[in-house]
Amino acid sequence: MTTLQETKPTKEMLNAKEYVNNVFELVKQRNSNENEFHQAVKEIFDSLVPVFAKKPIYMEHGILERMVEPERMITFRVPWVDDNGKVHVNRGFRVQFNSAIGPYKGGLRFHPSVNASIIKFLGFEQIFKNSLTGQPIGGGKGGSDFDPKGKSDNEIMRFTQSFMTELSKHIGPDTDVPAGDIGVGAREIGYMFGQYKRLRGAYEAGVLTGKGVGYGGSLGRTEATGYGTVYFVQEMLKDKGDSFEGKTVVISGSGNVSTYAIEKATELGAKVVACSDSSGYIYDKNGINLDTVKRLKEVERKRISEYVNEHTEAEFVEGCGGIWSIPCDIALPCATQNEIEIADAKLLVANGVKAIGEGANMPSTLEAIDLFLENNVLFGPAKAANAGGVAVSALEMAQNSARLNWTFAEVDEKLQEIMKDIYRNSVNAAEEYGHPGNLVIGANIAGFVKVADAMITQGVI
Ligand code: NDP
Ligand code: 2IT
Repeated sequence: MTTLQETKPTKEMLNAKEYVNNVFELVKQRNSNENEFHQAVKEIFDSLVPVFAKKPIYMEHGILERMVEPERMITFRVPWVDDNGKVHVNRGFRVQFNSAIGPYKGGLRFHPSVNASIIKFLGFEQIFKNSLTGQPIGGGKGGSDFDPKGKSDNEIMRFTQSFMTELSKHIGPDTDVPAGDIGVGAREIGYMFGQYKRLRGAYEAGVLTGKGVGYGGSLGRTEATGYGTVYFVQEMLKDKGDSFEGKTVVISGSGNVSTYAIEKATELGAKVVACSDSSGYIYDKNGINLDTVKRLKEVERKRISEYVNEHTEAEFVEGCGGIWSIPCDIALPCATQNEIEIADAKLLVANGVKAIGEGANMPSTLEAIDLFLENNVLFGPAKAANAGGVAVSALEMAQNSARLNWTFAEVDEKLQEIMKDIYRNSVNAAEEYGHPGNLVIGANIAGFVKVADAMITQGVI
């Protein structure tokens, strides 16, 4: 990243850079054509140069070589039968990346774009994100190239049951605990939990998180990622004597993360004027009516374009990328990876954006991130800003182990504390390693150190 060029190249720095570059070359060779994985690795590696320069012990222990190699990568066949009796075969994945500080933990994504590269980028990032939460959880991720769009409830059930039939052999409350991600929400988690319970013949509540509150789920988990992203941005703004009050906000996506980011930003006095799905975006200058979005998306499972039928003053524009051309004070990308490219970032900056909070995983390209940092836009990177979801998943695991339930207020209060801690730890790490204000570097370092230290303590494993 360009920000590193500001650092004086001492001998230690050059050694560290050489180490990082060598391991990165190895990653590219061994994982050819996995561009998303390369991108996620590159961002972390560049951030860690000052750490290796200061503490060469990490290099001596081959930490990066070990960290980039998943402990285990499982790929499996998922056969299922559609409503017309036709057989389909999808591919299932679970990457168990790192268990140094706790059982593998991370979501499952059902989307046609899912492949090994996407699962590995998500699993790799999850290691550092989970470490940042301060909770005892390792990094994992999984999913399938199954497309839930247009499928009936019964098809979704048959697919998820088949998926779980294989996945169940590899997970458990103390080994690996999946949850939701794109295309996997309360409905899918319910079907998967039912199938897991049936296969195990035991009620192991802590094997999945994001469960319904009636059968072991935590109050506040549904809201946690979106709320957490807004809490994180609130901390960034507070440090500058600012707040959400009166701000114009653009939030991409209209799924789980987006919906609850819209809810919390609005509650804090902002006006959210746009959201999107993969077919396009809606712009409502009066502020998005969230009740309509929730009904369309959570209940009726319709397209966001239907919003304008009920709110005639709003407009729908085809193509989701155009959302970043809307002038705003705060932008929260909450849909998918690489949704903010350099051209989008330039538009946002030209239109005077003050803060970005990444609700999605890796939504900004490396070039876009550099542009935001160069222009002093407050930038909350995904691993830090969207960690609220997995943090509350860990709180769900804690409640399951203790066989009790906390109130919504208790969970929300803990979430706010966790987001404040992540912010503070990222700020402090950035400062300690010579990049004050750079939360990309700060979050990556703060997440890394805890995992690396645990790995060294546990020997060469
Ligand atoms: P959902 O499936 O609930 O919603 C995803 C939203 O993003 C939908 O509006 C979807 O539109 C849109 N979207 C998905 N893929 C694309 C694409 N390729 N191009 C354009 N739009 C797309 O998922 P979540 O809200 O759970 O996840 C959103 C992001 O947040 C992801 O990056 C996920 O990894 C991340 N995240 C999720 C967490 C969670 O707890 N759920 C926690 C931390 C991060 P459409 O319906 O048309 O596909
Ligand atoms: O990317 C993420 O952090 C998630 N999809 C949530 C993972 C979890 O285990 O709650």
